[in-house]
Amino acid sequence: MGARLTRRGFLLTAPACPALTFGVPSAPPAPYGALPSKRQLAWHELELYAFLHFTVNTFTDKEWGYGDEDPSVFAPTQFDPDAIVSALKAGGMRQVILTCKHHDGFCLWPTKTTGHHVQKGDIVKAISDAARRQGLKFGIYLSPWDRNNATYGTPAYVDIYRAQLRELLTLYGPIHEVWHDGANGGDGYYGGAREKRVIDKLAYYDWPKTWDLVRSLAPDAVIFSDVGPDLRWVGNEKGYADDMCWEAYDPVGPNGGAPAPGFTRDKDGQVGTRNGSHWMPPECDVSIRPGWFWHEAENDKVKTPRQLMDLYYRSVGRGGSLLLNVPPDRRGLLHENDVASLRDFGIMVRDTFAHNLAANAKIKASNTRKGFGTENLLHGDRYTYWATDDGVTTADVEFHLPEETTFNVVRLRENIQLGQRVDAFELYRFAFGKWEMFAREASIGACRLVRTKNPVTTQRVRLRIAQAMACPALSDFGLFFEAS
Ligand code: FUL
Repeated sequence: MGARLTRRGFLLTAPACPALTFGVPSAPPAPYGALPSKRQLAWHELELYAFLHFTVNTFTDKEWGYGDEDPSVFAPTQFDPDAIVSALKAGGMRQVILTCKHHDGFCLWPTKTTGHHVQKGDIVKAISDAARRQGLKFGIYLSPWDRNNATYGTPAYVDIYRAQLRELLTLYGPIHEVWHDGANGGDGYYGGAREKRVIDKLAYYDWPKTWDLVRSLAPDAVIFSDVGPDLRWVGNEKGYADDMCWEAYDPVGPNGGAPAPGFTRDKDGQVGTRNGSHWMPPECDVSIRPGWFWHEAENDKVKTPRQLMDLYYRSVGRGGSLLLNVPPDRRGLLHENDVASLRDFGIMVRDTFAHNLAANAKIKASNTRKGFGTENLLHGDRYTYWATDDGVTTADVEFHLPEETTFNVVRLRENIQLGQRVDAFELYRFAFGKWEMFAREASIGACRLVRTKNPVTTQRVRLRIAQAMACPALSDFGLFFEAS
């Protein structure tokens, strides 16, 4: 992969870099630390996608169904998968993950593994078809905890869980994400037993075997759980990562790796692990409403476009993704308030990032690796990049804009195919005859958005790479103005 991209980088940079006419470009920098897989790279490019929480709870006004619900209570009156997906698309969502089965055990598709499923039609098929029709990827949430199933807690249930996965991964086209929820065990209906069942969270499910099954049936799917293997839970359900957030992680739990001393997993999910052993970026999940499911009483508690935008900066803008839940109501539609908020949020994101105000800047760097010129910073391609020579881990890059410009968002990306390399950076504007720092941050990774408190006006901007583990390899620099 490296060779192809290097070649591409070379071809793109050649006309603008006279050194190349005479000299041979340097070899690309050696990758540093944990690296993303191909499927993780594709996932990083999604950035923003949706959750649909939909089950019997929608009709019983609960968050966690007990498992004794009559399947006939699930009866949407105007279910319109295309209307749902187009509202999500208007909000900028590039994938949709459906709760095919939540903790109550009710399956949204006519599974052969239990009678506890939709009485009419197939919600999984309808949503996955609509998603594909409208160009969104599709992912599945399948709760391991099943409060309906009589066999929950015995080995037989684990086979049922895998059989359900098999159905979902073979009957509904390519699946791009598989979501294994972390809430596990407790009281439930369990086929009428109505008791508490406690399982050993780490051993009971034998996750490595289940993940092998997912890999074999859905090779492009990233797998989410509290601890990977592909994505980590960010440690809160509020939709944000820490300001300093690393893509790598030292996992604890079922996919190996002993818990590091003093690890509090939640906090570590938000921060990640600098120089961690696995590339395991954070997925920041949050609901557009207080609950995950639709409740009449929450129709006026829908997050505003402004609130969603702030979460976008704090998730996508910190190297993770924003997984935004928008729950269908009893009609089988998204509520008007949710649709309006999504639409305006989508407009905000699109308008803000429509034009890179640095696009026509002249760029000067204190050091440039031969063949990896600064013009790559403005191509908008994540994998062509500016780099410094080996051993040069601090550098200044100056952007001279055609005219005095006002912006309040700065975007940076590392070429993450080479790992996460930068540890600290600073941003300066030139004003009143001197350089003035307006931001100092740590991590970059797949995407770093710096939203300044006040608009910055200047004709010259300086990016200082203040610290890095290896020579920096940056693929993007953008200046934007968010009109709020
Ligand atoms: C949690 C679940 O218990 C919630 O109901 C919801 O599905 C959320 C995304 O994950 O663990």
